[in-house]
Amino acid sequence: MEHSLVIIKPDGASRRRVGALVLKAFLARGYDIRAFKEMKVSRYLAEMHYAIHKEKPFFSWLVDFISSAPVLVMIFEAENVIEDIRTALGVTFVQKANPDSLRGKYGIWAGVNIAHASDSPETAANEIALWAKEGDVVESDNARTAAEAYIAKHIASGTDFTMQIRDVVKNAIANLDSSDSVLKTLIDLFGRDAEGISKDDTVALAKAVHDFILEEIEKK
Ligand code: RTP
Ligand code: MG
Repeated sequence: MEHSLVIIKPDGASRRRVGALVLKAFLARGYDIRAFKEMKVSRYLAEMHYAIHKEKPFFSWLVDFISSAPVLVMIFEAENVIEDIRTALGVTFVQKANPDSLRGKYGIWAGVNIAHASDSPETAANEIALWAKEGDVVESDNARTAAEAYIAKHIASGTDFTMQIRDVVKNAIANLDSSDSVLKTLIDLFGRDAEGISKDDTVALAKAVHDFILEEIEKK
């Protein structure tokens, strides 16, 4: 049976209701869930996970982003699960993803795109081994119970701020505005619904998204 390692990135975890909605959508597709963990990612693990993108201009930003605030890591098992999840996610860039796809609905902008998923059986096997070794993400009979508890705890409370955050990011790029007030607005929006996530993590996530805005403006 095929496996896929999925990470709901910090742009979801700091708005836990969104993380819960994405997790629920995956489970509704009928996959078996073999591992589930909420965790902060070390820079080392982030660098190893995205090693294939080491030479890309966005690599250092990507490492900052994924290690800023807690993520949800999980292993799904199902027939054809790799392709099925990548279809459900939609294409990499949020603004190009189908509006009904998970990235289209819950991603913020461009590569701030809510989730990672393995892209081939070989990648999945490597990622599962890496996250077991460096992140202690291990298979457990308790995974479904833990995932369902996460959904039950976070889905009912709070609001989905995706569109508000998306507008802030989109408008800042369009208006070439990388001011401190944009950063402050991001800290405020990411800080809501972030019960149990430290202020430092919320600020680190907002800064990573603000750095993304800066890089997009510099490209113009
Ligand atoms: P992922 O690995 O996270 O599932 O995403 P993917 O396969 O759809 O896309 P990939 O090319 O592997 O890129 C990995 C992550 O890097 C960020 N990215 N930023 N600024 C850019 O041009 C850019 N390109 C990629 C995204 O967060 C993407 O998910
Ligand atoms: Mg990829």
